[in-house]
Formats: sequence, structure tokens, C-alpha cells
Amino acid sequence: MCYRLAFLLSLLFCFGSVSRTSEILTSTSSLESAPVSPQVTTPVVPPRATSWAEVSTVSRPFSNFTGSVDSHGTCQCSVSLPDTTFPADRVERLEFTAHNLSQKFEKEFSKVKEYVKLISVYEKKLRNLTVRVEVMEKDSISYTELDFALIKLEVNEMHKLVIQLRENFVGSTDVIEKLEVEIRNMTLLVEKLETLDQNNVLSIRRQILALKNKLKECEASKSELVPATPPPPAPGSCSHGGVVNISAPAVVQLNWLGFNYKYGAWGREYSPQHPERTLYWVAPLNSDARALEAYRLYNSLDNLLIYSHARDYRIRYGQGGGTVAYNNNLYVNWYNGRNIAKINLTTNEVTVNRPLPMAAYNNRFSYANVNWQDIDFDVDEQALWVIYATEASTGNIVISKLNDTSLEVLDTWVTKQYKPSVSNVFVVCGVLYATRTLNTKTEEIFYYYDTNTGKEGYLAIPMRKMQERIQSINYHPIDQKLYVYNDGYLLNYNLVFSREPRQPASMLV
Ligand SMILES: *[C@@H]1O[C@H](CO)[C@@H](O)[C@H](O)[C@H]1NC(C)=O
Ligand SMILES: *[C@@H]1O[C@H](CO)[C@@H](O)[C@H](O)[C@H]1NC(C)=O
Ligand SMILES: *[C@@H]1O[C@H](CO)[C@@H](O)[C@H](O)[C@H]1NC(C)=O
Ligand SMILES: *[C@@H]1O[C@H](CO)[C@@H](O)[C@H](O)[C@H]1NC(C)=O
Ligand SMILES: *[C@@H]1O[C@H](CO)[C@@H](O)[C@H](O)[C@H]1NC(C)=O
Ligand SMILES: CC(=O)N[C@H]1CO[C@H](CO)[C@@H](O)[C@@H]1O
Ligand SMILES: CC(=O)N[C@H]1CO[C@H](CO)[C@@H](O)[C@@H]1O
Repeated sequence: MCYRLAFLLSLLFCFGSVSRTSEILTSTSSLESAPVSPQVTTPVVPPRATSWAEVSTVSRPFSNFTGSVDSHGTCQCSVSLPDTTFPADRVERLEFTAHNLSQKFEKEFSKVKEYVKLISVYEKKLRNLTVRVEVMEKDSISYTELDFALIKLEVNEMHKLVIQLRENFVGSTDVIEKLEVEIRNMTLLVEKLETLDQNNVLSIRRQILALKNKLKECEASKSELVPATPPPPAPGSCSHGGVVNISAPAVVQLNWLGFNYKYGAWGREYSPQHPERTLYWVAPLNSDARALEAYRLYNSLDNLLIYSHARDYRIRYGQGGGTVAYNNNLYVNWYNGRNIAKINLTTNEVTVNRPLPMAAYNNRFSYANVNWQDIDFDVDEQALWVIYATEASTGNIVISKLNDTSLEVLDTWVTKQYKPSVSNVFVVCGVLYATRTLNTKTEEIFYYYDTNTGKEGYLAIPMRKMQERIQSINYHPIDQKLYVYNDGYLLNYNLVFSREPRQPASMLV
């Protein structure tokens, strides 16, 4: 991947004379087909390098170069070059190569920095895991074999990664050292050659390059059609075309109550006023798959990973795994009805508890394979949402935007998708995505409803899972991850967004 010295030297041995003696630059962006008459030029030896003046739109001879915009708005200029034996082409190539090399150097260097960072992260994780194992060993009764199996798996994975990193790392330093030497040599070479440039061929060429750029600018300012490729969406931004793929799942851990607590939800609290906050919540249901009586908060992912500094709360009581946390409040379906409730996470007080109008409840229209989740809260960049079904919708998914303070319904959309046939849903940028089960190892994001446009349609994005049933899915707008409760395991997925703005749905329902 790096340049060889032999190649560089060969450039030196095959110097010849400059092939071109003059260049005429014109912009061809003008739509009129009027003939462009280039300025007449005579080859002469130019004076020593002088600083290059701004190219104005007025004709302005300088070092026998003229630049102008003609009556048709065409940018044009011409320059004469002296005939000389100076190997300008080759020097230029050397300069480009030097530039390439220094770019490669930068790239390799940033890689090394990244590896160093990664290694320290893994070291920390390993230390934390060791602590976890020690804790478990001391208190062996409350942990199952599975906990150990899970940890062993994680340690193994990390070990593999560290080995991989180290190999890459060694390769990189080698390459970097070589690159460094080559760049130094190249720079010296170019400098030496430049002193031999009696006729300022190089400076003229640079001026031509500058002119070419000016021409480009001139054209760009005329057409004002500058199609820039949009950068990937910033955290919390909706300047993308929706979900197009999803990563493999990362197993974060088993929920704190253990393997028997297969039902529930987890996520990271989102607050538009405090987007940086890292407050994680875990809300397993009782083993009846229905009652939510306890939840747990962690102030960081690190704490969650090692089950430390947890704050446990009891509530009386919620129902199902549709829970979400938003603006320091927990939102739940209240037990045995269509009431929805808001619980202050600082005080654990229920501050609002009111009916969700028309909502079906108590397992009337829950999700496929998941009971008691007739009412499912979701959070995205824009709002707090509640997903449910009504008798009027005959079980089809109804999406309502809520006032997160009062829990009043602000707006409602009725879809054509039957709720009990989807396994779960999440919302990103006002677009609802629904999943269904393909088999025991794979789920599929198969349906969307865009509340911004009222359009709905089908997708086919496979989503791997660790256990059979997806109990709940929650999205966090800042890290753009999904938080999935998978039969007791807490999973994380990264979403991949289309860079192009959303195109019209091709497959309307
Ligand atoms: C510099 O790199 C670009 C792209 O990597 C390549 O197309 C070009 O040929 C290289 N130039 C030289 C002089 O090596
Ligand atoms: C760089 O130049 C030094 C001396 O000028 C030479 O010893 C060395 O081999 C050169 N290395 C490369 C990679 O060009
Ligand atoms: C989607 O992501 C998966 C997992 O990262 C990858 O294997 C797959 O190639 C991706 N598919 C597309 C269409 O980009
Ligand atoms: C929760 O309660 C605390 C203490 O009473 C209060 O300061 C805070 O504003 C409340 N938070 C919300 C989101 O209502
Ligand atoms: C939400 O409800 C609160 C309290 O009733 C009210 O002050 C606020 O204006 C409402 N916001 C919206 C967007 O309706
Ligand atoms: C500055 C300079 O070299 N000007 C020359 C440009 O070319 C004309 C002939 O076209 C000469 O007369 C100038 O001396
Ligand atoms: C017990 C233990 O070592 N916990 C550490 C886990 O990692 C975090 C940082 O990521 C440390 O702050 C904890 O002390």
C-alpha cells in the first residue's frame, strides 16, 4: 500500500523536456453557442515570479496572461508558456505524489490513535468484567450458569478483538515509519529541483492552476447549481432518508432480575433539553408477563454493565412492556385499563394518570408473541408517541402524538397495518417502523408509516436476534440506537440511514 522508493527514483531518471508551450483556458459553461475567440498570445520568457493578482472580470494582461468574461458570460483566459528543458511535468508529479503520501501518513496516524483508544477501552471493559466475575463468585447463589456463559462469551470476543488490533497496530507503525522517510526524501527532492527552475516554469504552472480554479469558481457562481453530497445525519438530526439497514446486535447484558424475567423493556432516557444525559432504565415485568412493579435506573452505561450504583424503584403498578423514559419521566400503561401514567424519575411519583381515549386494552390487540402490550410508548427526535389500536380501527395500528406534560393526544394517524401481526415497533423522525418474526434467529423491519406524509409501505430489513422473542424496542435519537429487550437480554443495535432524502413510497399499501 505504500509507495516504493524505486518508483520515485525512476521519475528522476526519465526527465525530458516540457511538452506544452502554451495553454488556453476557457469555461464552456455558457449555453450560447457563440464562438469563443481566444486571446492571441506569443511565447515569451516571463519575468521572475511575481505574486499573482486577483483575477477580476475586467481584461487584465499580466505576465502575458489575460483573463476576461466576454459578452456571453463565458469566462476565459490565456497564458503563454516559455519553451524550456525544465522537467516541469515530472516535478509536478512528484509534488502530487508527495501530497498523496502525506495524506496517507495522516490516515495511518489517525488509525493508530484510534487503535490506542480502542485498546484502552477494551482494557477497561476487561477490568470491569473481572470485577463482575469476582462479585458473582462471592455471591454464587443468585447467579445462574448463564451469567457466566455470557461473560465468558464477552471476554472471548474482546480477546479476539485485542489480538486483531495488535496485529493491525504493528502493521501500521511499520507503514508509518516508511511513509515518514519517503515524505521527507520527497520534500527535499522537490525543493532541490525547484532551485534549478531558472525560467519559473513551476510558478507559471501554479498560476495556471490558480486560474483554472478561478474559472471553476466563475462558472459555479453563474450556474449556482452546486450539488453537495449531504454529510451523514448528525445526532438527533432528521436530515436523512430513513432507516435502510441495522447492525448486528450487541449483547449488553442479562436483565438484573435474571433469566426468568423474559418480559419487559429497557432504554436510554431522552430529553431534548439535556441530550447528553446518559440515564439508562430497565423495567422487567413480573414473571406473569403483565405487571410492572419495579424499575431500575443507572447514571451511565458503565454502571449498567456491571450492575453498580443502581437505583431501584417500586411502582403500583404498570402493565406490559410498552414503557419509555422521556424528559426525566417514565411513561407506562396503568394496570388493568386504558389509563396512561407519567412517573417522575426523580421522586418516583405518579404525576399524571388519565385514559387514552378509545384505546383497546388488556390483551385485546397486543403484539405477536407479546402479551399485555396493547399500549406502547415510543420516543423520537420530535415527540413522545403512543402506539395502540382501537375497536374503530379494527385492531390496526393507531399512532398518536402526545403532549408529554399533560398526556393529551395532539394528533392521531390510523394505519392499515394490523397490530397483533407485528412483533414490535419504534419511531424515528416521525416514521413508525414495525418488525415481524421471520424465524427464531431473525426478525424483519417490514413496514413503515410516515406521519409527516401519511404514506405507508413495506421494507425488508433483516434484524438478527439472540433469543426468540422481541419483547420491546425503544429508540434513542442521540446515539441513534435501538434498545431491545430480547427474552430477558438487553440488546443494542445501530441504525443505518439513507443519505438521500426520503423518496416517495414505491409500494403503497
Ligand atoms: C494520488 O492519489 C490518487 C487517488 O488516491 C491517484 O488517483 C493519483 O494517481 C495519485 N497520484 C500520484 C502522483 O501518485
Ligand atoms: C531517504 O534519503 C536518505 C538519504 O538522503 C536515504 O539514505 C534513504 O534510503 C532514503 N529513503 C527512502 C525510503 O527514500
Ligand atoms: C446490512 O447490515 C448487515 C450487518 O451489518 C450487513 O451484513 C449487510 O450487508 C447490510 N446490508 C446492506 C444492504 O447494506
Ligand atoms: C420531578 O420532581 C422533582 C422534585 O420534585 C422536580 O424538581 C422536577 O422538576 C420533576 N421533574 C419533572 C420532569 O416533572
Ligand atoms: C401541553 O400541556 C401543558 C399543560 O397542560 C400546556 O401548558 C402546553 O401548552 C401543552 N403543549 C402543547 C404543545 O399542547
Ligand atoms: C510582460 C510581457 O512579457 N509582455 C509581452 C507579452 O507579449 C507581447 C507580444 O504579444 C510582448 O510585446 C510583450 O512584451
Ligand atoms: C468496578 C469497576 O472497576 N468499575 C469500573 C468500570 O468502568 C468504569 C469506567 O468505564 C469505572 O469508572 C468503574 O470504576
